[in-house]
Amino acid sequence: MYHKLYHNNKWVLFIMLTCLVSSLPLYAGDFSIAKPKDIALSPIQNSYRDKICLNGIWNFKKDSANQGESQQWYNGLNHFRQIAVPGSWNEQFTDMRDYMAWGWYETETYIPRSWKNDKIYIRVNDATYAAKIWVNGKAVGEHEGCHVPFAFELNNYINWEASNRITIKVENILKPERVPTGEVPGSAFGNFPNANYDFFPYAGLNRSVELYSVPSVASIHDITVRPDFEGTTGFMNVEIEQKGALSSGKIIVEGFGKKIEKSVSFTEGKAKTKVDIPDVHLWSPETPDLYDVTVQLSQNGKVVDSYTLKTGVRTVGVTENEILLNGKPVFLNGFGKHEDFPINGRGSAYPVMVKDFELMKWTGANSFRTTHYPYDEEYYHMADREGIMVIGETPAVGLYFAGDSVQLSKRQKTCKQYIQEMIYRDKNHPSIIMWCVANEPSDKATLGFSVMRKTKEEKERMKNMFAESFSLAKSLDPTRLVMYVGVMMGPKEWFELTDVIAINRYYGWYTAPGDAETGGYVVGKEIDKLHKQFKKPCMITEFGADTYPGCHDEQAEMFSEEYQVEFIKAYLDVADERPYVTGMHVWNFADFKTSQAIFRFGGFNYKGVFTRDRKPKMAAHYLRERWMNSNQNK
Ligand code: GCB
Repeated sequence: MYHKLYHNNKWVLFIMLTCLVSSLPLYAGDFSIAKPKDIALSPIQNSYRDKICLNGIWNFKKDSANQGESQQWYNGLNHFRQIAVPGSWNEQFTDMRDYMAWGWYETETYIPRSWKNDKIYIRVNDATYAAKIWVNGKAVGEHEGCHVPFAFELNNYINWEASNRITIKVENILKPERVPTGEVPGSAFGNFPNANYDFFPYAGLNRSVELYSVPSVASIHDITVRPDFEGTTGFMNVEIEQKGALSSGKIIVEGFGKKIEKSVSFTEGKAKTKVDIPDVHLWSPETPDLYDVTVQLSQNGKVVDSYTLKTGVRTVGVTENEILLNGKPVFLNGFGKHEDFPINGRGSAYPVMVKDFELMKWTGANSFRTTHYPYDEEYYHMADREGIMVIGETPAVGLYFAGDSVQLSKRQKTCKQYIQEMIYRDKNHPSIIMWCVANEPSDKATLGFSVMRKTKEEKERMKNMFAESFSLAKSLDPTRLVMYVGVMMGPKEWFELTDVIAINRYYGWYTAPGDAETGGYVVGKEIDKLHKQFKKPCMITEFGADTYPGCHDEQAEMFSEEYQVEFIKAYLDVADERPYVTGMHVWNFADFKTSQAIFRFGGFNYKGVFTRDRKPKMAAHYLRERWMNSNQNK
């Protein structure tokens, strides 16, 4: 009887089972890929949204043989050790400094009962380099790429009224097809770990991990505010995307005694409008004035979601000789930096961030570049409030154009993903005036110093690939300048694509060592030629000399504090004499950790004007004197 029944109904059973399985959440091995757009709005708390920060001590287990998935470690780690999140694993453990393979993180959390009717997401703000997430043993999603967040919806994976196990497998294997690249052939000097960039490849959950809730009936998914002004009237061109299907919403712009409200209607989830702001307060380094922009979604006259961000009204432009902020020339004094500090590694360290802003302002700097990756979001909030101009850079450092076509197209895809992730996340910060799509792209391993030796066709192909990055950045954000940073002896033809000529130069250090005067002379000649050829404003985005703190000599000598001052002076003098030089960023703000190499004593780059623990070298005092004076003379 049973037998017969089974056979008669086997197709029905089969169909029922198929339906059941497809309605279940994905299981181990079945990961969805993170979508860049899902990080457009960072989690906030208000009456419609909530967030929980999962930072703290997590369980951790090294997986050198990559056996965790086959052994189902996502069902619970055993024999684990403890690790701080955020933080890089390389600094926390005595046996893992150079470990670049797989590591498993695990924590437990409850979901508040008040989130029951909401959509629930996890946002990982940086898992370097690649990550997979499981919740309660079920595969959720994966992401590849460092120093940019990713998010996944969790509703199908969570337990209510029981704790939830969150497992994240992170991997940081240096590979030639990745961006930035590692283990590439052709470097003139070896380094270990073999990264094709000059900072330590810190791995792990370097930034916070958050859970957040948004209303499920409909929610604001993205807000883009593009500012402009004419006379005393400011404009905000606002574009909104929602998840859901509501038709009406409102924008409220508030600040400086004014409250401007405007209704918007949505078509296919999108709405846009222009808000006029009379007697506008413009954002600038001198007056970092910010407005609150609130977007509300309503259903039957009732607000169902609301999101407030702070932004400013300012414009950015260029002439042949100048970068313009609000139509007036600005000169960028400042630094290239790193997120780097003892024990934290690349992990977010807010006291260090606050101190860095204090010290930047103490030197008289008005800008920095987020070398060589997008930073923790708090950096940009601080910069908005402090009036510091920022060049936002993707992780495409030492962008490498050699390798087979599979590697090339993988890198190209990653570069585009980074541009999207960076611009989606950071686009509403008035402090960001330029996007940098790559630092020192080259066909040679960066540490080997690059000379492009390619055929005409290969050069053309590389230029086309690069042009795609520029046009993507421009199409996502037509309001800002787009640039890349050129390496010493590197190709010049890509400058045709940029708004600003930006170069890193070390004449007087890597060439003409010990001769800062010649260094200044050579850089002056080169920059004159570049400006004549391209007729664009120029910036020296890096120049500096390794300086061992406390090393002195009555006559300046390499590695002494005196030589660093002499070197920096020579370059700043070059800029002063040339009206088309619009910015000088000293390399580096502070000493930072690198891989081991014969030219990196103790595994450090000592070009900081501050030590790694933020004590000024002579050069920091020199910059303060010079920049503070130039600020007064304005
Ligand atoms: C550069 C790189 C930077 C290095 C620096 C140096 O051009 O952009 O990442 O740290 O040179 O000190 O060699």
